[in-house]
Amino acid sequence: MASILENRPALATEVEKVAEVAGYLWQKGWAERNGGNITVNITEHIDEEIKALPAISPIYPIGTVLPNLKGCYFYCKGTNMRMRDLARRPMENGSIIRILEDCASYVIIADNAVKPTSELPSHLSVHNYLIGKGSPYKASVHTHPIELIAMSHSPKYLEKDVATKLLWSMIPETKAFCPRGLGIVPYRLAGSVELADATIAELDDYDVVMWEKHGVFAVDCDVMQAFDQIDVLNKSALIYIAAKSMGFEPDGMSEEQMREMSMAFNLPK
Ligand code: 2HA
Ligand code: ZN
Repeated sequence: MASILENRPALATEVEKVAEVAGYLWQKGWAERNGGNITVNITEHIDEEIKALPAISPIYPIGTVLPNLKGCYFYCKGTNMRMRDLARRPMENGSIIRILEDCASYVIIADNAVKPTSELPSHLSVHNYLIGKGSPYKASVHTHPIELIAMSHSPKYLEKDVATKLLWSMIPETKAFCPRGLGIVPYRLAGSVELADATIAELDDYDVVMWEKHGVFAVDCDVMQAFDQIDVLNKSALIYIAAKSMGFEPDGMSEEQMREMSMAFNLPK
């Protein structure tokens, strides 16, 4: 069967980026079994021919009304699918959906009728929020980065901006490439409306949010950039842990060094 990606280089590139990131998540040990999720708003790459494609699934309810998503299209990882499989075959382990006129339901249009992740309502709620805010962000990534999750098992790192300041101070790049820091969402049931709502509240101030004892959720312009933000934060966590394993508490960059770096890189204080 022909793929919707054929002769559509811009759309194909977006899906290839998803596959590449899925491979990184697996290689890093952040995506055991079906762990993690990726959704990308691909509406800007949708042509008239795609808009005319028939549904290949029944109409599924989203479970909530998301007024900003009318007629939008998303690439979504499939439910129960593995990142390591998606890395090689993105259109067999994920699908493209169309949000219907009622803003409360969707159909799958390509390539196969792979039902999207059970986290779809929360991912779509985030996209609805991003569009409402006029944000250029198109991608959301949820994954299980080992060292960041480990930190979330201690209440001291769950206090506002404690982990952010610590991680920023480990290496200058972290603040440069994750300038809004790491938001914190206290433990909530995976897939719950409460978790989605708490995540959206934190996304006002942060691009990456830690879900206590579970994982992180990141948003950015594309899937690669969302991954990079998580990657630099987790790199800092690894440096912190390496120093602790050597038997000492790392000093971290000083306030003065942080200030100097923030000015040089034109970053918010
Ligand atoms: O869907 O990681 O938290 C897989 C997950 C949910
Ligand atoms: Zn998870």
